[in-house]
Amino acid sequence: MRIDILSILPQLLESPFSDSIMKRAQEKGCVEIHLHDIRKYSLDKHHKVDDYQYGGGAGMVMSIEPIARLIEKLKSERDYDEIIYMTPDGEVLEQTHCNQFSLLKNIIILCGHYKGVDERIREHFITKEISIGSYVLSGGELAAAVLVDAIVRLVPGVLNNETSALTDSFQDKLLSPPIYTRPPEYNNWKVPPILLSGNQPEIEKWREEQSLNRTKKRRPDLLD
Ligand code: 6GU
Repeated sequence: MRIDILSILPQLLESPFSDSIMKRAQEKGCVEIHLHDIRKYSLDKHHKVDDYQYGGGAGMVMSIEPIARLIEKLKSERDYDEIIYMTPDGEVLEQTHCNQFSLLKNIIILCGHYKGVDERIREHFITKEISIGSYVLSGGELAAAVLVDAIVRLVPGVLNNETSALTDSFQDKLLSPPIYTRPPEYNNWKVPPILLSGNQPEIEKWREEQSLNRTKKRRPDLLD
């Protein structure tokens, strides 16, 4: 899978992708992540990428030209399955989006800033608009990092059996059960005895009950 990320602050996105699973996914050849600086596609002598909004009002708008030029260049090089705009007024990201995106070959992710991008970019280039929750970030970069992390770990070959995504919270619409490791007792706080019993069918039953109870209590919306 190839992911092209378009931003006016691409340096913000370097560290999230240069360690751990994201790093390994790229080294294994499962994903290619390409960061693009929108500013480099501005023809303005000061590399300007924004302007005042028509009709007046506070806040700058990201201009159409540099973004359009960059998207057109990428589209001339390969076909894209999805061109995603990160915006607080997009669809709220769910695991189902991530599962779908992880199966695609080439995607572009556009990070917004200031008041956002000129509406014509959204109308003519963007195929999906994604938000990561009901709060406002100062730019789309951190949201893009969240989206890419959630997608990349699902790309076939990225996770091994040990770290399998199949047992994640949300993958089966339930939260994960509580987990424990050694020691079996700390400060008189004990690991639930069932987990030490060696009775695998009973352990699985306990885990399912815990998942269900936890989901009922914390995220009843997932059960609807
Ligand atoms: Cl995608 N962008 C910004 N700027 N703020 C957000 C967001 C995105 N998702 C939630 N808040």
